[in-house]
Formats: sequence, C-alpha cells, structure tokens
Amino acid sequence: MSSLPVETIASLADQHPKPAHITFQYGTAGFRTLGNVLDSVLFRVGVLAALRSKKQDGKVIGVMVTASHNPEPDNGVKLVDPRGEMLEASWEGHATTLANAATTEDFIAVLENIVKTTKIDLSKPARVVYARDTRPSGPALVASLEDGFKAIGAEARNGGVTTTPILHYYVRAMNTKGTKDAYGEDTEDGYFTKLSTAFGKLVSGKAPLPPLIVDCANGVGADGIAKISPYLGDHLKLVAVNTATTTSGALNNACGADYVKTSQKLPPSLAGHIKPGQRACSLDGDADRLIYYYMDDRNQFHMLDGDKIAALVAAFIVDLVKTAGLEEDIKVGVVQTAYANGASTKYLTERVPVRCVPTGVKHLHHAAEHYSVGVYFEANGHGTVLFSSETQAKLASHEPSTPAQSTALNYLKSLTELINQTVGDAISDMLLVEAVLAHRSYSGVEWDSLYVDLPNRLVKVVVADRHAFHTEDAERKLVSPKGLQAKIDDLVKRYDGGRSFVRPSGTEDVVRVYAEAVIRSHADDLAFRVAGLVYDETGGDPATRPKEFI
Ligand code: NG1
Ligand code: ZN
Repeated sequence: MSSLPVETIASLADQHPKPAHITFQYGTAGFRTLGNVLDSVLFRVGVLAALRSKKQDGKVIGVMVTASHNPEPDNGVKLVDPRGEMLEASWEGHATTLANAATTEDFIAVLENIVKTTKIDLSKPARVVYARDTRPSGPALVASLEDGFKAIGAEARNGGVTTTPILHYYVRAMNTKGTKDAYGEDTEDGYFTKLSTAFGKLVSGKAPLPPLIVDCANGVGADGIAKISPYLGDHLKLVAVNTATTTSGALNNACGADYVKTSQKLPPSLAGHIKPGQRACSLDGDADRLIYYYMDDRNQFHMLDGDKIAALVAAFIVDLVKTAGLEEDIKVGVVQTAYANGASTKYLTERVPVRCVPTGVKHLHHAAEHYSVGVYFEANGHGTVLFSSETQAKLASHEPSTPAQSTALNYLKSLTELINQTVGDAISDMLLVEAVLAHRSYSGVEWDSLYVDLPNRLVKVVVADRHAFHTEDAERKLVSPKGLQAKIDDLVKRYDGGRSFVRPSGTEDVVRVYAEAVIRSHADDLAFRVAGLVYDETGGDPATRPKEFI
C-alpha cells in the first residue's frame, strides 16, 4: 500500500492557504459562499475528490463548481458520487474538517487521518470529472481545483462549462460505460441525443405545442437550451431569453427559477415576451431547477412550481402504469419536503403514497429510491423521477397483451430515458413536462387547475446563531430554542388552514420561516408574525428589526 505524496501536496497547498477567521461548512449543496474566499477550499476538494475515488475503487467522482441560484459573486463546489448522486453523508464531515484545517501541516494531518479511518487503499487509481457554471470567479477556482488534482496525481477530465445535471450525467455515464447498465455516451452530444430521442418517441403523433419561452437566468442553461434546440427539430420550439452569460451582474438577477418562486412574479425581462395563455419557464443559474408559469387573459401571473410538476408527472405515470397492466408490479410514490404546498400534498395523497423528508436533495433522492417509481420534487423546482432497477427490468421483460398496453409500456420505457435519474435537471424536466402536456392536451390553465395552491409566504430571518435551531418531524417542528414551537403553534391556530414552520437554512446564514393559509393576507400575516417571534426570541436587535415583522 503506497502513501500520500506529502511533499508535493504540501508545496501546492502552501500556494492555497486557508483564510483565517473563516469557517467553511459542507452543507446541503456542498460548500457555498463568496467566490473570492474559496481558493483553499477548491484546492482541498480536489485532493478529497481523488481520495473519494480511490475509496470507490477508482470509480469516477464528479466535482461541480457552482453556486446555483445564488447571486453572481457567490460560488461553491460539491462532489458527485459514482452513480451520479450526491456525496455520501459521512464524507460531508470529512470535507468540512479538511476545509477548516488551519495550516498546511494540519491539512496533511487531516488527510492522513481520513486515509486511515476510512481505510483507503492509496495504490488505487483516482479518476475525476469536473465542470463549472458561467460565474466570473469560476476559472480561478477551477485552476485551484486542478492544483488539488495535480497534488495527489488524479486523472482528471475537464467537463468545461456546463450544467450541474450534465456533470452528474457524465459521472454515471463514465462509470457505467461498457456495462449492461450503460447510462449513455459520456459527452454532451450523448446527453442531448439521449434526451431528444426519448422525447421524440413520447410526442410523436401528438399535436405539437406552441413555442415555449425559456428564461435561462443568464446562466449556463442558456448554452444547454441553445445546444438542445437543433436536436428537438419540429417537436418543440424553444425561445430562449435571459441568455447574457457574459454580462457582468446579470446571472440570476431579477430572473431565473429562484426569483420566480420566491417573488411569485414574472421576471420583468419577460414582460414583453409572454402573451396571454402562453406558457414559459425559468431555469436557475446551473439549470437544475425549473419553474413554469403563464399569464391568463386578464394578464394575471400564474406559477406552476415543483409541486405542480410533481402532481402532473406522478398522475401521468400512474395512468401509464395502469394502462400497461403493471399496476400490481409497479408502485408509484412521491417524496416532498415541508415546503410543499398543502394543496399539492392533499391532491397527491388522494392518489399515491406521499412521504415528507427534510430539505436537501439527498434526503428526497434516498426516500424516492424506496418506491418502484419515486417522484420527488422540491417546491422550488428541483426534482426528478427514479425508476428502480427491478422496475426497469420489469419494463424490459413485460409482455403486453393489447396494443394499448404495448403503447403505454413503450412510453414508460421512453420516460426512463428522458428523465435524468441522477439528479434534478431543468432541461430534462422541461421536456418531461412538455411531453405530458402534449399527451394530456393541456395548456398551462388545465395543468394549473389540478389543484389550487394555498397562498404561502417564505421569509428569511437573520439571527445571531442559526445553529441554535434544531428541528424534528422532517423539519416541521422546532425542538430548540426551547418553547418557541409552542408559541408558533398558538399563532398557527388562529388562521384558517394555517401551517407554519421554522428551520435553519443549509445554504445561507439565515433561518427560514414558511407559512400558508386559506387567505393570502393570512399567509402573509402568519409568516411575518412567526418571523417576528423568531427574531425577538433569539435576541434580535430592535434597531435592525425588519419593519414587516409583526
Ligand atoms: P436551504 O438554504 O437549506 O433552505 C435551499 C432550498 C432547498 C435546496 C437547497 C440546495 C428552499 C426553501 N430551500 O436550501 O430546497 O434546494 O437550497 O440548493 O427552497
Ligand atoms: Zn441550481
């Protein structure tokens, strides 16, 4: 068993010193903070990715440099495990410890400790694939990452500037190449061909839908939309807007999925583009979130969020499974978080089993793996559908007994190809939505009418220490600070259909408050009252108390 190339690591590590006074944390979306303080983190993540690969017997590990929907000056990095899924939870702690080692000596000591405690065979190869989004801080951070690969001697493939889901796709494709589970060609062309071929099979013979406006958040999704368009041919026309990937300050600014979901408004830049009845959608900065919307005849904005996507897709798959005669073999289930609109949970629960899990894709993903077909979406538009290997085998072996069964079976098979099962993927999800709309002959209006959203409000509270907040019951109840939950419960009781919960964010230094109620003014009132309670209870300074808090 060989040892770590300590000298090479040390000399390169010295070029990427950790800034004093900053504590990094590998959270729900990896490391994420201001791009200009992340140099040492990127270097160290490069080394860690290589160790993770060695631990996984030389399988390819992915590294994505992105801060998703965050403002342009932010950046971040996360690791992708061999099947294209999020890094195993036990390694998040290693990542955090490594990022916080104060000196090069400490860093090497932590590395040696990880090698020892996780029993890494250093003679194994290290293979990684990495990519970044369009942020201006990206190139420098990628250079630091590459130094990390060099320090430990990893074999690294540069995936260039691409979407987060495409990087996840690469990881799975590279690790399954030449096996019976081959996921696809490990190139952009392979990805676009796989998706567009499946989409073509799903919509062939259906009346084409009018063109779809796609708000690309001025991010890397703009490249993806431009590239996939020729593959879609006449099946679907995409009209890309907010494609200014090189304009300083434009990324996620007053546009994109997060803007639409949090402000519940049309991006101002779309105002002239969208006609009454026409549907449009927004991607986020790294194209793993998707939110739809349309304007009605009275020019009113209607949002179709991740919950509406889950409802649309789950109901469609349930119908196909039934028509294919596979009802007994394939059980469809849905996974949501506490942020799911109560009306969506009601709609879905009447049709399929539904589970609520804590925020964070890894929780949703793992829970969805327990169903034959697991549909998971966060309200913010991040989600996908997982088909278990037994389900895929069943679809491959099932002998349909009628033409209708055969057609439904083929549609199900195409869905397994269309959907990026590694992670939520805005481009893949967009084609999935479009395919279902084409099958159902739905416009945004009919889709929207599956259920009526309860008015809701999400508020951020800046507190002295968000780590003082602990939750249980899939984040729906606070256990600490002591006594706060009882006060929230008292407030909630006063509102018809009221629901509210409080949890610390995993990606921002804030506590989030969610509230919903039957009446819009009640949802707002409840949210701002709970926010006020949180602020005051945790010793917030009266001088900086936001004026909307009640
Ligand atoms: P935090 O900051 O932990 O609330 C946010 C989203 C999550 C998830 C992560 C990762 C909300 C309320 N929270 O997490 O759903 O998407 O970012 O990007 O949307
Ligand atoms: Zn994202």
